[in-house]
Amino acid sequence: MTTDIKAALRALHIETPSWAYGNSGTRFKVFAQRGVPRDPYEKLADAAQVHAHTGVAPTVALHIPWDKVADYGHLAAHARELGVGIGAINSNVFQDDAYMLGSVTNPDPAVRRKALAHLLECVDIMDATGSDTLKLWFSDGTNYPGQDDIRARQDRLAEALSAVYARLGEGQRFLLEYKLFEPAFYTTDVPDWGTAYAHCLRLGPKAQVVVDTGHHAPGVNIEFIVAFLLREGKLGGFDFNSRFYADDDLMVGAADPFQLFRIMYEVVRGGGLTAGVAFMLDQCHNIEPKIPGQIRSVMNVQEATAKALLVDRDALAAAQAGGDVLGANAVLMDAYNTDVRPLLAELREETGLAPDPMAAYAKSGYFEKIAAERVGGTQAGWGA
Ligand code: RM4
Ligand code: MN
Repeated sequence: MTTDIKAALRALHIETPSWAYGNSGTRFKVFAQRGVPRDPYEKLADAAQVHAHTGVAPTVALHIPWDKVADYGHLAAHARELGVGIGAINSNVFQDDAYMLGSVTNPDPAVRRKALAHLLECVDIMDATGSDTLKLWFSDGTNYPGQDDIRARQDRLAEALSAVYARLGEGQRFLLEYKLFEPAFYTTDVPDWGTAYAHCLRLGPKAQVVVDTGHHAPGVNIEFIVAFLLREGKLGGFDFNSRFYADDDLMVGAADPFQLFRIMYEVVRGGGLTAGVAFMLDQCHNIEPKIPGQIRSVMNVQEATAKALLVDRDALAAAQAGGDVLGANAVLMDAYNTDVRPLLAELREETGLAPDPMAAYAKSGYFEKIAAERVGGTQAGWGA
């Protein structure tokens, strides 16, 4: 039993986002931290530290153009030398002046063409880096009733998505991300999983939905969405983070570890650990140090997964079949209330890692090294 759980935990891969290593903040203030990377190469070096200490974060997501470089093949080779690989390519059609009224749903065809060209460029970058996943998030929407035609915007979205879909190569896919609101405050063109699912369903198997845990209204049952999408073969991955209020992008498992456990239980239940679901982090560390913030987040996902794997599925099935409401609930709670930290420490030691990644990183001297080395230049940041 423990052997199976350990094997599943060893196979779990958590992808960290390049933007988590740069400076970030709110619209009120971006606080600069010491030792922050100055370019995508340094971001990869920091991500490699997270992998070195946890053993389960072997890929890094890029965000274009934040991670624009002259030679993407060279960047991918650099990643490999550091012991990591390039994960999802995240497109960015939300920071150009042209996109004030939308990107792929903009009423102006010239703006739509510009946005589509960027998305296609991201597929070129996938080819150059060997990435198999394109992540599409659109900030598109409207602020006022009547501002634009809701249905026409869906048509424009469908047109762009089908052009991107047609460009995907063998073994490549795109993940369509939804978000309830922000920056648009009245309508959002991809506001929920149902909209994303409908577009992906029309296109085919290379289009799947990505669930960003921070992109729902308060109280939404995210594990239900996960169960449903997995059952339909349409769960492409997660953008993990936690939220108290809106899209807070705090560390996953910090606000609600129980919710994370419930989500991971549905992943385990639906065979999602081995079904090509990408477990990505999409976070910002505004006030906490960035590399330890990522290490802690990776550990939180590991802990929730370990607890989900501990659920006694036979006992649960028996309780459910017998209509034993309290018994079934107790099976889940027993797993959730198990302290899995010793198991994970043991697992790390078995693979030659230190049992406590946070302590190992702190002792490594890496932070002191980058704080001394990375002076001068512009520190990379959200939007940099
Ligand atoms: C969006 C969305 C995307 C991420 C950007 C930075 O809210 O979550 O996944 O790429 O933020
Ligand atoms: Mn996201």
